[in-house]
Amino acid sequence: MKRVFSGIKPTGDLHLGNYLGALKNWIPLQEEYECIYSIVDLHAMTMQYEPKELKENVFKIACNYLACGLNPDKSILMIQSQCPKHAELTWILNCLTPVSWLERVPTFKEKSLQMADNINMGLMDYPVLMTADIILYKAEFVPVGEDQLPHLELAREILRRFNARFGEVFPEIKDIIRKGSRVKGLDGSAKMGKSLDNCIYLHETPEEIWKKLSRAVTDPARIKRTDPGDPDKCNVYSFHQLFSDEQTQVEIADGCRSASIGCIDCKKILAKNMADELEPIRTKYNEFIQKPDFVYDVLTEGNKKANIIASNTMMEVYENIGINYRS
Ligand code: AQP
Repeated sequence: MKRVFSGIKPTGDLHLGNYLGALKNWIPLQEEYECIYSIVDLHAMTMQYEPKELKENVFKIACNYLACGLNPDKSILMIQSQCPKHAELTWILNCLTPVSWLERVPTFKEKSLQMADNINMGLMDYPVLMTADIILYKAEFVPVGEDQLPHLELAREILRRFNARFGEVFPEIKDIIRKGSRVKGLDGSAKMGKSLDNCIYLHETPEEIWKKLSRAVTDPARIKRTDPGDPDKCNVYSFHQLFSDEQTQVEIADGCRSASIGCIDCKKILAKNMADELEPIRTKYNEFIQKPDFVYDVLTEGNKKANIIASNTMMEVYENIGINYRS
């Protein structure tokens, strides 16, 4: 079975971007591939964080993974830091990666502006750690949102450099990008992200979803209720394409173009469809939150399995790079 690897940083609650760009796409892959889904806590350390919060966030993300339908009988659910070979392989890859490659990564440039007082080495090294995360398991497929594509491109370059220098240890990696892989925030411009106040979170109640959606930006040209709108320029319509059935999408698009439906009514329909899809996740999430022993057992088991695969890969790496001193 070919392998899939992906992960989410435990930097806060999960939002619709994480759900539509990543988690929702991970579920069906469990039927076809051996999937490793990680909570990438080492990546979270590239930003300022509180140790207690990091630990809580890891637990909450694990609950979200399970609530969304990741199945520990089919997939490996693990915590990145609990397999130290991620960090070890990162060092080896660091010694192969030119600094100039990392300096031109778009997210490094963006984050450097956002956190000008904390441009740390880890922030710059993020794509190298991400490369190690994937190739440590010889994963061939990586389901991610579009924002991660530059990182994956770099990962390919790094692994090719390793293979060219030390022998063909790692397979090529391919992204798996599905519908909804670039979710904009409620402001209708920036990417939905935890660090911006533009998210709907997975655990929000129907009332909270409505409160946020009612203020979401629509087609900016539609000022009065009687103005016809353009669904293709409306971020709320792009959510309809992800949460509403095809007939509703057609009705909403026609109604918007002819101004026979107003933005408020359009949002009300969306709010209901969104809440209906998220409700079972919220319910299960609240159940898993009450069962920390079960959740930590799942992670411990996943960590064990991940360490076995990672150790096998690293034996090959040690051999090829010349540090296998064992007899
Ligand atoms: N807006 C998004 N649209 C589509 N996919 C997204 N992902 C994140 N945001 C969107 C996908 O979620 C997975 C985990 O990404 P992450 O851990 O980097 O999450 P984040 O919310 O982007 O994290 P940050 O860095 O804490 O928030 P911001 O960006 O606000 O600084 C990935 O597969 C990603 O593609």
